[in-house]
Amino acid sequence: MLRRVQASLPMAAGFEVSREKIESWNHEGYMVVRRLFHADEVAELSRHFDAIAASGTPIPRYWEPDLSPEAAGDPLKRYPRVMMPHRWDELSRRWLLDPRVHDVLVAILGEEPIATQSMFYFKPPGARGQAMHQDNFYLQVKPKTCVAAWTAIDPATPENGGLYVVPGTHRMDIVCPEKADEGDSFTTHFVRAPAGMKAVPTLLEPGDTLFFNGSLIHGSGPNRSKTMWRRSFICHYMPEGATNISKFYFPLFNFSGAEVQREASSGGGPCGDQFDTQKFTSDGSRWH
Ligand SMILES: O=C(O)CCC(=O)C(=O)O
Repeated sequence: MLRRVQASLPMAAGFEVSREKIESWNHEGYMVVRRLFHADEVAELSRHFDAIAASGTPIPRYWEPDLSPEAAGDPLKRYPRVMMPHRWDELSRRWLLDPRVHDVLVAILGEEPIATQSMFYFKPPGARGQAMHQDNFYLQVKPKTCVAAWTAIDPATPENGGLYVVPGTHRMDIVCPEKADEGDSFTTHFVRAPAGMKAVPTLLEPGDTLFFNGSLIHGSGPNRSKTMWRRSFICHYMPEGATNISKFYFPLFNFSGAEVQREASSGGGPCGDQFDTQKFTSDGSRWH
């Protein structure tokens, strides 16, 4: 558990991002940094969340597994994603504010980042995926958009429910989602790729981090493997110059670990002002 707010963390690591990677970021809306996290760091995080999962002890609002026999048919009931662990777990907070992540974000944003969200996905064999969507529909970062840093804890492939992205869709506006197929997706929203644009799989090894733009259409299918889990640690950031974000992401932190203030975004975005922001997901949580 987090005992105190760390006021001054080492912000930068001197980590360099190649020109090719920045070009790919600008052109495709995403890029992969291989082995950003070392094998021993990945092993530590993986042991840490496995212990949380094995305990089965709920963390109210953030991790509420269903241990009843009726939950047996849906692996995500026993192993739901862990929401916002950086708010109560020091190791997660260190990963969220990692100096290497900071350096990559500065290279792609051209300004300081602010940390908004962390999540840990267990995605066991048989778990449903998360239908294609755009993150900034939920975060409502304005002006500009948010950025995700998605780190593989296990190898992530199409077979075990790895992430798909639609290159180039970072240039799109945020659109109002359609209804997802809940047989394949544990979330209820689906954003269709524009005609002629296709989803491509990302193939990640443990410790690889996929960075992607908040407008990029992305998502994952079910884990169809019989044995392979697809765990991942996922964080979201906003540029320092953005003035607004949905209030569900407060408190926000800079990379020194200090809390920073921004205005709350309001309205339903592309779905109109009547859109109910309390009903973002099928599991009732307000986060995407
Ligand atoms: O990891 C996944 O399956 C989906 C995660 C995702 O789309 C997100 O965090 O925005």
